Amino acid sequence: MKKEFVKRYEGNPILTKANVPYKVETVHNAAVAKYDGKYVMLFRSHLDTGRSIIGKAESEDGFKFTVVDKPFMTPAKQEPFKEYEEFGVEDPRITYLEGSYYITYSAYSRHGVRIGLAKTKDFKTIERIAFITQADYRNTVIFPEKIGSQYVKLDRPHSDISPWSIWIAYSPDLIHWGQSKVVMKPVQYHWDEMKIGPGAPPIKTKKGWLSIYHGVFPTMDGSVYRLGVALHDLNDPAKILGVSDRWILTPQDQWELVGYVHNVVFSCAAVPEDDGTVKIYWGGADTVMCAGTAVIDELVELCLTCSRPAM
Ligand code: BMA
Repeated sequence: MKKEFVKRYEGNPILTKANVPYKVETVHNAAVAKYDGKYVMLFRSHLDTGRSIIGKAESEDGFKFTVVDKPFMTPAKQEPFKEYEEFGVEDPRITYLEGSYYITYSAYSRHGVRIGLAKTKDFKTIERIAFITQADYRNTVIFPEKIGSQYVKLDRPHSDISPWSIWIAYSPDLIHWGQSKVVMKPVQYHWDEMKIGPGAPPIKTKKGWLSIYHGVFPTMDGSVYRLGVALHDLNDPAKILGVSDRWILTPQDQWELVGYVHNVVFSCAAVPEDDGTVKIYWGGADTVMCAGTAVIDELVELCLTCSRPAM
């Protein structure tokens, strides 16, 4: 069986705070999409207040990015968003849907963390639409097309009795969500036994929706964040066809092992290419951005042939 499923880009890390023309402490957990023949990255940065903002970078090849001179998204100054973004905006994801780029992001405030939905057509202006969860929710990804006449999202609510699991919900308009259901949970004595959450927006394949998620394992030296893959049924994405028993990426390079938070690889983006590969982007140690490539069919087969229970 293959040893490495993700081939790290030799120029990692692809973006660090040294590349940002304004003062930030970190560059991590970025969304990436193809727009107008280029790659656009929306990346999270901690400020020296400990709160986060979102910057923008552009690239011709998906690996060498140039940061634009001003932040793309900072906490809202107007209600109803202001109250819930007081402590920062984090971990964006982008889904291209019906001619617009929809951005889900974590909004932090004294009321907890919840998910905001915003949209852009040109990555110049951005329109906030609504909060689409209450607290305590993080890591929402929207599927790139309607399934059976409804929009679909995966997200990660948290409660003491059912910690950090992946749930699905449906919507007629991207604003009102319901029919929610738990679809995947951390599994004991497994690399993701403490927490799981959606990573990149799901990718459509012939055999199902491929979801790259993060999983967390507790150790005496703190938690380790890794990436794994799951396959959802094409027509009924609440049905999990397989979850890989093996992780696909673990902290290994120095900038993944050491940084703002050590032992972290955390993804918010995967861009499928026409040649059957996918570019996967991840934050290393909550400090820098990294990239790598994988073969989509290999990840799908891994879900189907080397599977652990979904919950
Ligand atoms: C998670 C989130 C991520 C972060 C990760 C590792 O809970 O806060 O934004 O990358 O922890 O610190």
